[in-house]
Amino acid sequence: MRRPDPLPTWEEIVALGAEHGLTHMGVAPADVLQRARTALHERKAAGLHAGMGFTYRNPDRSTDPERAVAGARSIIVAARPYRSTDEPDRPEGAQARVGRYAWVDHYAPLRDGLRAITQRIRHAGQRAVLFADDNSIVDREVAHLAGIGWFGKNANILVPGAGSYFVLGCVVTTAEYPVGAPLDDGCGSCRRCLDGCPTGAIIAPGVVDARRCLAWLVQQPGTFPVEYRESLGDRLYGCDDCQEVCPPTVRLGERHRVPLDGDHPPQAWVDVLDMLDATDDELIVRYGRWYLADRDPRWWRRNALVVLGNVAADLRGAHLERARLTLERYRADPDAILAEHADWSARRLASVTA
Ligand code: B12
Ligand code: SF4
Ligand code: SF4
Repeated sequence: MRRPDPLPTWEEIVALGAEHGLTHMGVAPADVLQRARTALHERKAAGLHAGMGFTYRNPDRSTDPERAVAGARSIIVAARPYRSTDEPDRPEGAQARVGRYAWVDHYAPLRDGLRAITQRIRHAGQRAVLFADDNSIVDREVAHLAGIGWFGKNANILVPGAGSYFVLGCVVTTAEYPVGAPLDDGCGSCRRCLDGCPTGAIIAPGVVDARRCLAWLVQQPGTFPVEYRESLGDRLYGCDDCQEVCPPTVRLGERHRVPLDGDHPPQAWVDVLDMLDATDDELIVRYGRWYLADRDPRWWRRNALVVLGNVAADLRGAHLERARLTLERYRADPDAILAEHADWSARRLASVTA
C-alpha cells in the first residue's frame, strides 16, 4: 500500500491555488456557522427567501461543516475573480444583458483549483471535499470567517483592494490549517448599493429580500411579478447593479481581470428575438449551464418576453416589425403564462410608441 504523502503546508496550498487562478485564500474554523444558521432560519420565517431552496432548504445542514465532512477541522476558502479582460459591446437589435458571473462558466476553473487542493490533501491521508455554489455550505459566511473579504452592505463579500467580482468556493477537510480572522468593515458610510438597487431589494445593510431581487426573479418559476417588470429593464439573467455602483468594486476590480475562456463564446448579450424563435433543445445547448427552475426553458422565454417589452420601443425598421410579430405570436401561445407576459409586453410597446 502507498504511504501517505506529507500534509502540504499552507504555503504549498496557496501556491497550488494560485496556479489555478485562485487569487485569495484563507482558512475558516470547521465550526457550526451560527450567524448564517440564525439568518437562514429568520429570513425563511419572514419569507425573504421567496421559496428558494439552495442553502435555505436545510439550514442546519448547510451551516454544519461536520455534516459535509465527518471529523472536519478546517475550511479552506478560495476566491477567483470573474471580471473579464474583454467587455463585449452591445450588438444591434433587441439585446438583453447577462450578469457578469454568467458570461462564461467561472465555476469550472474554480472547481479545478479546489480539486487540485483536495487531491493533494487526500494523498496525505486526510479527508477533503470541495464545495462551490453548493447547497451544502454557505460560501460567503466561510469567506468572511476566513478573512477573505468583508461583508458589503450589498451582501457580497468584498476582497480588500479588489471588490466583489469573485466567485467563492471551499474545501472542507480533516486536515488542520491556521485559521484567519474576519476583516473590519470596509463600507464605512457608503450606501450606494442600497440606494442603487432598482427594486429596493436590499432592505437593510447585508439583507436581501429575494422577493424583490431581480437576480432571483429571473430564476424563479411562475409569473414574473408585474410590479417589477419595468425594473427588469434589459436583464435576462443575473443582476449586477448593486456591484456596478460599488466604488471599491468598480475602481479596484480593474486590477483583477480574467480572460473569457470557456466551452461557449461569452454570453454577455442575448438577442431576445432569436431566443424567442429557438426550440427547447437549442436553448438548452446555448444556456444550459445557467440555473433553470424545473429545467424548463419556458422561464427563459418568459424573461425574454418581459425584456422585449422593455427594449422594443428603441427598435427601428425590420427589428421593430419582427418584435411586434413575435409578441403577437406569443400572445396566442397555448402556454397561458407566456401568453400573459407577451400581452403585457405588447401593451407596453403600444403605450410607449403611441
Ligand atoms: C441563494 C443565493 C442567492 C440568492 C439570495 C442572495 C442572498 N443575498 O442571500 C439570489 C438568487 C438573490 C442570489 C443573487 C446573487 N448571487 Co448568489 N448565491 C446564493 C447562494 C446559493 C446561497 C446564499 C445564502 O445562503 N444566503 C443566505 C443569507 C442568510 O446569507 P447572506 O445574505 O449572505 O447573509 C449574511 C449577511 O447578512 C451577514 N450579515 C449579518 N449581519 C450583517 C450586518 C451587516 C452590516 C452586513 C453588511 C452583513 C451582515 O451575515 C449573514 C449570514 O452569513 C450562494 C452560494 C452558497 N452556497 O453559499 C450564492 C452566492 C452568494 N451568490 C453569488 C453571486 C455572485 C450572486 C450575484 C452577484 C449574481 C448576479 N449577478 O446576479 C447576485 C447578488 C445579489 C446580492 N446582492 O446578494 C456568489 C457571491 C460572491 C461574493 N463575492 O460574495 C455566491 C457565494 C456563489 C459563489 N459560490 O460564488 N444569490
Ligand atoms: S442583484 Fe439587483 S435586484 Fe438584487 S439586490 Fe442587487 S441590485 Fe438589487
Ligand atoms: S456600494 Fe458602498 S455600501 Fe454597498 S457594498 Fe459597495 S462600498 Fe459597501
